[in-house]
Amino acid sequence: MSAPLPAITWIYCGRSNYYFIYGGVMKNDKISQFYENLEARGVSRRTFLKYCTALTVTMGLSHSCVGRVAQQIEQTAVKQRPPVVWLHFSECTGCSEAFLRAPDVGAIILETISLEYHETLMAASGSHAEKNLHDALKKYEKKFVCVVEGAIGTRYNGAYGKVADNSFLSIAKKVIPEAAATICMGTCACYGGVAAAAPNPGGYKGVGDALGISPINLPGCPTNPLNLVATILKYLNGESIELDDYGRPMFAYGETVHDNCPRLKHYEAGNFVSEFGSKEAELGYCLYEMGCKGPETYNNCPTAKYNDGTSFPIQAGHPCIGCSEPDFWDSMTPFYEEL
Ligand code: FSX
Ligand code: SF4
Ligand code: F3S
Repeated sequence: MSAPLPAITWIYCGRSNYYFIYGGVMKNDKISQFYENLEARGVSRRTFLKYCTALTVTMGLSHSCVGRVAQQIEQTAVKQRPPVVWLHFSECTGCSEAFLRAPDVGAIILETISLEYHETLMAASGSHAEKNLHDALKKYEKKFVCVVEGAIGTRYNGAYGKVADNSFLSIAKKVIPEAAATICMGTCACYGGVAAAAPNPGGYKGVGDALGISPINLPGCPTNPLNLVATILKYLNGESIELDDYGRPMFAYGETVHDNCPRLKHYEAGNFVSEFGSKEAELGYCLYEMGCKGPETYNNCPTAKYNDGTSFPIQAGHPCIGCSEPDFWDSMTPFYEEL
């Protein structure tokens, strides 16, 4: 039997604790309960295995590892539940939104972590919310994973962004050094994102630059939830995560969008869209002339896709705007002009 499981504060979404089962073996009542909840939310075992297949590919493993990944998720859900403190700084909360799309299997799996503090989702507010954070830091010192969404204002002593009269900068300086690991979710937390776009009067920066540390960066506006789940699984299993020069895991950001684009054959054949709504657009031709930044953007969108593998910008007919690259609001604009 697993140890007693702490409560998760996702009450805002009408959710409570969930546990997971795989392989038809009831490990304990909690697993059974989780499996029933999974079914109740319309997630069949087939859907779950489909998700595990996508996750396996995202992690850079072969298809023969799907069963192993499924078992890892089970172990994570039942035994290795690390407390997570999830901070929000300057951003649009799109990254949280991206993994809350129901019935997203990834979101359900993430519910199995012990989410101690999440400003968007927790039921507590005001001084109670502050107490939750204070208590979590005390209880899980050096043991929790800190997930950060949003950029940190650094000018004027951080005056451009505050929660409960504490600047984002002071909160980050207080919380992040106490974490066992820090994961930046979204281009804002990684590199500053939209808040850091020129002229950036608040001196907004990503967490790494603002604090002089090297977190794991999972950029994207928003981050693909598959990349977050894959990173957490690798971290919990003690696997080394190879990072590129921008702190991005190579398993997810090692190739460009262009490398794996479904329109690549049209690029190579010289078939381009030159106007939205045109016959060429209807035929799915390459979006390079419409400003596509896929050739200079490192992300796994064409294989991972969003909304449980439904689609991604280029599949939907829009050029890539380079949302996982540092400073993309400045370096990738104008978005609709050719590279
Ligand atoms: Fe930024 Fe994420 Fe874009 Fe929004 O947290 S990466 S603005 S999708 O929400 O930070
Ligand atoms: Fe490359 Fe963009 Fe064309 Fe895809 S649509 S082939 S990413 S230029
Ligand atoms: Fe972003 Fe381009 Fe992917 S815009 S979501 S990196 S296709």
